Amino acid sequence: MPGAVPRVVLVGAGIVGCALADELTERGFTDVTVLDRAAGLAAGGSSSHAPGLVFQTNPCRSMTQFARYTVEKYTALGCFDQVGGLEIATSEARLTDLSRRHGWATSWGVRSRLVDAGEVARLHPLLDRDQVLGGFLTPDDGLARPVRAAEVQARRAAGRGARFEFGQEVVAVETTGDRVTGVRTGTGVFPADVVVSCAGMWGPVLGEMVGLTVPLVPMAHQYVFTGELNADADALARQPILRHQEADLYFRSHGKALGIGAYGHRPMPIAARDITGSELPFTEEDFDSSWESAVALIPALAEAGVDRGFNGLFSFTSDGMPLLGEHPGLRGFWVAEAVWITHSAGVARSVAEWIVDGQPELDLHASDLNRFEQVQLAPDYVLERGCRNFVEVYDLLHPLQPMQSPRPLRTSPFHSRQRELGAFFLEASGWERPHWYEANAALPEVAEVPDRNEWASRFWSPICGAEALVTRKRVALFDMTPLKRLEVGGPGALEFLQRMTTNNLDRKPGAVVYTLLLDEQGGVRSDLTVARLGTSTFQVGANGNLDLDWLTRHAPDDVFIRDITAGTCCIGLWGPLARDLVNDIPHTLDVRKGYFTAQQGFVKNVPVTALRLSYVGELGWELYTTADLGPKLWDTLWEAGQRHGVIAAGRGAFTSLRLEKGYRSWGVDVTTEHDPFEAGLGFAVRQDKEFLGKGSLHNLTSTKKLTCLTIDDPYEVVMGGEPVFHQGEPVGYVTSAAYGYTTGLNIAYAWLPSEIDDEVEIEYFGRKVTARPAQEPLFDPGMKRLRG
Ligand code: THG
Repeated sequence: MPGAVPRVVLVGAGIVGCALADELTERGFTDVTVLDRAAGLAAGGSSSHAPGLVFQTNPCRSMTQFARYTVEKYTALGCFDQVGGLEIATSEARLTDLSRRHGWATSWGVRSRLVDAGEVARLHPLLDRDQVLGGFLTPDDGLARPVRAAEVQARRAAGRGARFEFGQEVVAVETTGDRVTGVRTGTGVFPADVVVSCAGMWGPVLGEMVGLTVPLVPMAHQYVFTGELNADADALARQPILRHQEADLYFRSHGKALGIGAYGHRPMPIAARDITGSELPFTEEDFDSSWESAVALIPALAEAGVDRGFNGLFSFTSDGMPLLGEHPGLRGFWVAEAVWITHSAGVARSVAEWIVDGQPELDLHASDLNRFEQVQLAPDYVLERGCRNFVEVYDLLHPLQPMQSPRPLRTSPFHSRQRELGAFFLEASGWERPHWYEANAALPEVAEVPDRNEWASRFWSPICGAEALVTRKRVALFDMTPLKRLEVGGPGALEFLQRMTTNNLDRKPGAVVYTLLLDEQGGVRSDLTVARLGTSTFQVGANGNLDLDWLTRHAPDDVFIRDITAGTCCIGLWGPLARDLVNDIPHTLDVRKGYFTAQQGFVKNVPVTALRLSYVGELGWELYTTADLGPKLWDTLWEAGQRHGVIAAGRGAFTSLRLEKGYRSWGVDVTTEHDPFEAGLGFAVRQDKEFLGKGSLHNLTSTKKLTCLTIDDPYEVVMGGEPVFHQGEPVGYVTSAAYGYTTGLNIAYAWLPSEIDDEVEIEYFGRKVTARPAQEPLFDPGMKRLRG
């Protein structure tokens, strides 16, 4: 890059562009130009009409951290009214759910408390208190003033040298090779080393200029200003912002009137290129039932009536998360879109860190632009899931609850066999994944499975437990097809993988190695299995598209990386009888070849790659073949397995077995916010070689640890995200949890201060559940099963 400071162009002077200009210039990137086609700041897009309600609490930790910083920053800048936030319940189910939200707030560091109906009425005297069962109060939530926040941040940025140019519509993006060099507007070219699209709901249009799918859908959402109430404006201004989720409504005050936002109406998507302004005309008929609910809750509204309303456009994505990151194929072209006011400052801080330091401090994997599978970029998918997210925005959602459509999308070659066995499917990355099989309902082991609380028993069956027990007793087929698989090859493949990962891969062909991807700061980007199939051919078992993206970005010209997931399939054949089962089939494998080895051969008619490893901690192999031969492989194993009592086992059993074995799930238990040692993965780091991120491992000062807990009460199975208390103080949160059927232990992994070695309490729906740290792994610490 020429010059000391990179030239940055931000496209869009809404809240994100302004916040990002501020954060970048604060970090010394002072050569910043912000372009907008409108005549002023926050003038044409969603920021211009956003009502500015900031409820910080979110099931997602990073989203809550974004919001916490927004509150902190906008308060300091004088554009935030910290009136508090109040969510109310008018049904028992919602009341129960509020205690779950209170748990998230506690886990993620947001002050909150549950309040009774009386206190709700005191906080919000306009409510019909007879309807209210209770509430969830977050005193630090409140109202951002979006246009003012944009102005204040723009002024700070301008004070450090940033330029704002209005009336500048970007018509093209200039590139040389795989680098961005600037943007072209009606008046000429603005040269740039870094371009960030902060175009909000126009993001897809800008994306098209650089061949990038920006998977968001602009949707209209209704907002009305009521007539004036017979109330004191000062008193109204002090009332907390209000959510009435059961009626898909939120409320704030505007002087003596109220503003009401509604999500209860039909989804109203619009194509980005058809948008001319962000406020569409009000469609009164869509508001009728929302208005009825609003009047029912706040009777005084009947007299005040509706003064005016509009259908305001803003961005929705297929999973409700923002789109942040760099174009996979065009260096220097970044996106920061689908961002609500709530998260604006936090997102801008993280993206600025990412651009300036190469790595954001927070874990952004759930917001990463490159997280999607190809199939999830189809316009129809983005539209349908975006609409579903609009409909479900306030719904009470179970963490395992899948969206019903579009499904099924990706089915493994075993799908029809699984359906015959009565598979109950959930979806992940577009894949249909069996969670258990009704065909196993008659297993006597079902009777051994303990009962669990109502919440944990949703999307679950005691059959999951029986499948786990049978896996450890006999043998089971697990469909591992959705596991992301990459082929890495070419003359430089070994050197490349050695440089990218922490363990030593320079082993003979036939070796498999468990290894980590670290970022420059030593945070764990992923954990991989790397099988050396030939001198320069490797099969990499990965965690998702971000691994493909990360490796591809770093690969030199003499290395190729191919995603072979869809063209292949995989059966995890695991259990003490796995070897006997294979020996009952004509095959060419060396079934005595040791743990963590790879070999290629035939199982009867099917060519396979067999990896001797197991995420469930049992003897056996991951057997890979091409998709065309999947059904043949399944049938071959199934038939031979009959005399060994083989079963098909699903994800419910899988998760339980992996937690008994202590195997981490990247993205849930471990992220870039953690170093390998505190995550319990130090065994995969070799100090005697060089690798990306190694330099940062020397000056680690860790105070926390991924801790294995067992919960005393087997009935209280938790789900993840719950806060953990030590001596009455919140000290951490649960990541993964499952009942261990074969150990009889109720397991929860949690991030806790490293010194904790005695009893803790997990708060679960307002109950305190006792748990204690345990030696891990809980199952087979001597590795007798796997090495057998
Ligand atoms: N199979 C394959 N690849 C994968 C996974 C998999 N890649 C992504 C993800 N899952 C990686 N996670 C793990 C976690 C643990 C193990 C394997 C993959 C594992 N660990 C041994 C242990 O800790 O005892 C490693 C022992 C060793 O290093 O020798 O087996 O499921 N193909």
